[in-house]
Amino acid sequence: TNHMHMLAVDFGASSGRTILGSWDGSRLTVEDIHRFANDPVQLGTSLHWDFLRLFHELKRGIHAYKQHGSGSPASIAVDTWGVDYGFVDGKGKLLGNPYHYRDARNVPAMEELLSKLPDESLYGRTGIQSLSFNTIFQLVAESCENALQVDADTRMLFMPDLFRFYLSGVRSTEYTIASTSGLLNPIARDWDRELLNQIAAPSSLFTPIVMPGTAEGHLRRDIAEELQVGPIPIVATASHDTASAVVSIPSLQGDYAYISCGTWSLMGVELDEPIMNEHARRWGFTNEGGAERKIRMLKNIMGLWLLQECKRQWELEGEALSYTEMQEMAKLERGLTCYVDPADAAFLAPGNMPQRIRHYCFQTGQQVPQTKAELVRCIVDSLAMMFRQTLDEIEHLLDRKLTAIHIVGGGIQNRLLCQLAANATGRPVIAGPVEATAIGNVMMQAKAHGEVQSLEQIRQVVIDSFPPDRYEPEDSAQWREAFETYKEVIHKKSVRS
Ligand code: LFR
Repeated sequence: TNHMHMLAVDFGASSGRTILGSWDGSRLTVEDIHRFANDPVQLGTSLHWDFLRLFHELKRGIHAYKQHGSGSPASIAVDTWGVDYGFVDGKGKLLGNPYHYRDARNVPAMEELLSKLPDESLYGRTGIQSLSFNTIFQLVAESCENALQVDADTRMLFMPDLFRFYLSGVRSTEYTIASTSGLLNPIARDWDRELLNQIAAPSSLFTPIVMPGTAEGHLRRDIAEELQVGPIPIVATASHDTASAVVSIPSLQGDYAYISCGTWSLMGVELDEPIMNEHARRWGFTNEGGAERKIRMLKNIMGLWLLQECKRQWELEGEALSYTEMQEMAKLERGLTCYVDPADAAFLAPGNMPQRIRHYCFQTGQQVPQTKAELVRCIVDSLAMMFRQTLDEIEHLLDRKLTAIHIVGGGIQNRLLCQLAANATGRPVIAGPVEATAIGNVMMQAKAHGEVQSLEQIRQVVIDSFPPDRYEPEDSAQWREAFETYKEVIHKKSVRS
């Protein structure tokens, strides 16, 4: 095929984008055609996604393509963050507003379920680390509100499946997004029906699971008419954003750890089968599904969220700073003076992050960061340290050494974080592509069209199309020593709480 155009719509937790992928048969180029904010809405006592607005932006992105390109794209696919969902009844009506995974109702629901079903046995079934926002706990919360007593023709659809349904009219569940739920058997790669029973979720709620890279219908005629485009094929891509990001790691070797860096930093390795032993559980590793039935064994690290929330707080206080300014000022700091545990539950909900970080440092008897520069540096140092710790744990689980860290996603624009990640881990950091998620999304569409056949082939395309940057480790001895201090701080805090 010569010059095929595909649209990737990537919804992140803080912003979304429509990317045009142009494929010439051996190389890919990508270009932004529409960007938009994704601001959650606190409504009464709960936190929701603004689904209607987001669907509007999805249509605006298709319209932008029309203005820009010629004719209709070869296909469209949507990816989003994990775990969240909506209910759609038999007439195609959306029942209620999808909840945001940071909503407060999940923590008590998790505690409720874990008091009946211990984490050891839950993890043993699903291989998914118990994080309060996992779909399984959200459904327990729904159940407590009697929200699971729905008609037999109502279905639960994860966010990308929900967007895809309203584009195509097809109700199905894509594997990689379903794998974030904590409701799958990771070996069978299918719903764990017994578990669904245990949480009293009617089995009629769940649709069959389709593998990523599958064409699932066409753009509905009413939307095609509204936007004046043709009957564009709609593809189920690797529709969990992190799964698409991992698809586009520019390496054919198996000796690296990756970090998909955006609001979250997802750090892990790609495996053929899950690792579900006691170490993996205690260290907080999760086994999500990837393209080609791979397993993404990774840890959720509260990544740039900590910086995003500082930035938001400073804006509220009338002192807006750009990410570039934040990075530049942190670079001038001495660094390695105080740390927080990025995984601390205190940082999960939106709020006054500078205050929470100062409080953490105060509680642990450390120097309390005063200036904005000190705060940003504390966050970036702490993330780098957590990367180091996570690398140690991964190497222990695999019983072998890894030789490089691949970082992909928007987070690589934070060059300070990339350099400090190299320093902390003592491994070279290979950074890029920045649009990893959209690239993975597009290439899985190309696979659905038969343009490429395998993950290796896709990664070769990424290597040829998007040359990465490289950061060599510096100041290794100093970082090794500081890592011991970091571990002491984290340990002290976790023993206290
Ligand atoms: C990243 C991500 C993570 C998931 C978190 C919450 O955007 O998808 O993989 O754990 O968001 O859904």
